[in-house]
Amino acid sequence: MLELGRLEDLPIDYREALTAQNLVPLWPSLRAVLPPGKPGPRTRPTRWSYEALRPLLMQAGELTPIEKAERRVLVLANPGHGLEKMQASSSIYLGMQLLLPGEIAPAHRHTPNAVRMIVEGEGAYTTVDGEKCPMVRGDLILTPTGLWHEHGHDGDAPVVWLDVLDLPLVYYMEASYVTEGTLQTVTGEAAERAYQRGGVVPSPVFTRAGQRYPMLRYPWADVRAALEALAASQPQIEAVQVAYVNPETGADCQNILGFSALMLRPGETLQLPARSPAMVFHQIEGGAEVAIEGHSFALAEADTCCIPGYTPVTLKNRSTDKPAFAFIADESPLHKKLGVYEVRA
Ligand code: 1HN
Repeated sequence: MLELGRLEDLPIDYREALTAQNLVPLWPSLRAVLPPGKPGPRTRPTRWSYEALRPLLMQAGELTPIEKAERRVLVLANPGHGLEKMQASSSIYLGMQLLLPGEIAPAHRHTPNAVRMIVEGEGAYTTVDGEKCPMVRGDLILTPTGLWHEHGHDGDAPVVWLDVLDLPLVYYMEASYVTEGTLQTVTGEAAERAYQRGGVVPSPVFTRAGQRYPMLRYPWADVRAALEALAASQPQIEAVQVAYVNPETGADCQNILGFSALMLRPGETLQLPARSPAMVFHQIEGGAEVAIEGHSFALAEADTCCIPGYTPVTLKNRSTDKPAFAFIADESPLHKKLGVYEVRA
């Protein structure tokens, strides 16, 4: 490829004249913004160990009362972006949130979309758009853009969950803001019971059915059972994976990030092709190895890792007699909507 002129090749008085007019020559930076063949990601393959972060999160519980934190979170920050940027990838934010018995994280709503994957503990709930959603380990609870949400805890031990937001993208768009609220009136229990069977949806009258986000809670017991049933009924299937979708439309459950659950059969190794979106793996049950060229992460239960886009990934169940279950978040809805989605063989 042709060598382009460098900034230093230009006379200093010319460069200063450009700067004075807020002008910049493109050619010295062209290869940086358009690298040949494949992007040069800032996102670094990174793993966060739950065993290592848990004591630090519990310490945050002692150091900072909920009233001083609003949300008591340790952010899983990717060093490739700079820790202060609070990014796991270009568009994904990850945080581990702690709620102690009796605490309330007050109601608000904001433009970024959030989901919560429950990691530990019992007795907490999140109320989203008037629906009280119990938090049980492995459940996925949506908090889409603009919906009111608050968290409470009636149990007697700490509850921890993983927050996944599209905050870096929405912040980059200069579209990120919050509205504070007051405690919500609970108008119903979580509507996932109404959507309990795939293939049939409530008809004709149901309060959430006409809404953009009809289902807010995806209980792990149901998702796990769906994976087990898929593995048992389709033994030849390449990936035992289910996507979290909107049960009314079949589309991705949120607009920007995509979510799925994957079962690795005992002893299974699964090759994922290189795809343009970055991915996050969070281990719900069992142990797995996540390998890309030059890096390999062992994920124990509740560990989380992030892999940049355009990278083939090999997943391996570390057990030969038990299945392993992972939660996956990626940027594929965003890439597909923008027309930049790619799969490379
Ligand atoms: C948020 O609203 C929550 O509601 C958690 O629990 C983490 C990180 C950034 C922006 C908003 C929550 C968040 C957040």
